[in-house]
Amino acid sequence: MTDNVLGVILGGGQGSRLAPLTQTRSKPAVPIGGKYRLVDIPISNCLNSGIHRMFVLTQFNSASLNKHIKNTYHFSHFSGAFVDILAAEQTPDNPTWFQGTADAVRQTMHHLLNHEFQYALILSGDQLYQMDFNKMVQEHISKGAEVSIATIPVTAKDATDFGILKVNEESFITSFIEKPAAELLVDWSSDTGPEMQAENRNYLASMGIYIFNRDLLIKILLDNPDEKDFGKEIIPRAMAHNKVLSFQYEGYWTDIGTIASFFEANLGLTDDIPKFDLFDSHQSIFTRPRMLPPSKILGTTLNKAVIAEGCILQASEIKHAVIGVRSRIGVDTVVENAYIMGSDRYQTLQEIEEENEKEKPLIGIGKRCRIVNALVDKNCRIGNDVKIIGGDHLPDGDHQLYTVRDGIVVVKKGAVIPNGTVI
Ligand code: ADQ
Ligand code: ADP
Repeated sequence: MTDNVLGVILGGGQGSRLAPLTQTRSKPAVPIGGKYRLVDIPISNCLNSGIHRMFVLTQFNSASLNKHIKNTYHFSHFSGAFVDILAAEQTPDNPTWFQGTADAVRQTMHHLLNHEFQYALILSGDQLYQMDFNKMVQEHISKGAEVSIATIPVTAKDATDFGILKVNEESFITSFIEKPAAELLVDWSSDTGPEMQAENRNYLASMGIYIFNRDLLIKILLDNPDEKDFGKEIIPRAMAHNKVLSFQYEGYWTDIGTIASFFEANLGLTDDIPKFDLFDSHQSIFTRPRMLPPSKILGTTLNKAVIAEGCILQASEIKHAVIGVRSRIGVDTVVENAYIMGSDRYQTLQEIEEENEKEKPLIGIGKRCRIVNALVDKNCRIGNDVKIIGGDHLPDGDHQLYTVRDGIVVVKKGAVIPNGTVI
């Protein structure tokens, strides 16, 4: 069934909502869960659904994203499977970057059309979920839809952040509004079923996951060159002229496009039974095999901690935290409510000795530190006796070495935080 489907992953615009994590890398390359990258989520969902051909559309093509894709997604020469990155490129016809989601697909259309497919599955690159797309494709075909949108019931509080729609008895969409103002919501509630209603989830939201019939996708994008976005323009247009189906999904799904939601989704992995299940062997999340040594832990009390491979931990306590690959944390340090992304390499013993002599902080987190409510990007050097305590008392703002968003201190990639610093 999914042989005819081409996956198109929208890898992100400027990624400003995730800054400073996107300061030096494209959004799909942002590390998540201690060892994965954001792009691994939609790619794994496709692979687990039998969709083996996909493009990742991204605004800029970082070396790190290329390396990750090239080193992770290897397929047999005979399978026809591929994961290719298409970065915004200047051509004589297109002097500009992607102007929006639909524009990104339009500008890369000539690459997509080199492949045979009947259905394009268009996915967002910044969502956390494990979904079998087979059922959605099946319904799309059996109900004779031209476009299908995956939808999820949400509360009134969340509804203003999404495209909200209404359906008829056969689940075809009869009206759609992109991110309605709160005062407009009264007209937009739906019968979402007793379970969802019990949770006050009375509004059907678009998940930004679309199936388009190939011919319609080509026609609608090429006939309307000024329409840049799916949510704002193309979906309302399709709804007015074509058969657009709602595929209601009720599993775990969350948008991770902001620092706060990204942080919460990462820390959610430490729950007793996380909503996003990395241990589900039928819906595995794939990533680059790194051949790292097992993590080594000396005298640390661990509670609700997710620890990736290759770490050397001497901290006194790590609580409610995700610790990424190759993290090194010194003695008497406490890490709580934090996501430490880890680092790209180990320092040699000789390097460590030389840097200790110069009193330069080593890669990792030093001794006697307290890191609370913080997100530490890769390759940071946090000295000894550093206190980074995020919380509502800190106003949002951008600083040279860190940014504060919603009370979360985000230490920028490669930042050197001197001994004794207090944030
Ligand atoms: P948003 O998520 O606000 O709403 P948008 O910002 O357009 O929509 O992003 C959709 C996806 O495309 C994201 O993964 C984003 O990173 C990516 N993207 C954005 N601009 C891009 C560009 N220029 N090039 C490549 N990729 C780009 C959409 C729908 C709503 C729906 C929500 C669900 O418009 O109707 O409810 O998704 O999250
Ligand atoms: P990011 O996670 O921020 O996107 P990159 O993917 O660009 O980072 O960097 C990760 C890769 O870069 C790692 O595989 C690592 O091998 C390599 N790397 C980065 N910095 C160094 C360094 N100083 N020495 C050796 N390798 C490095």
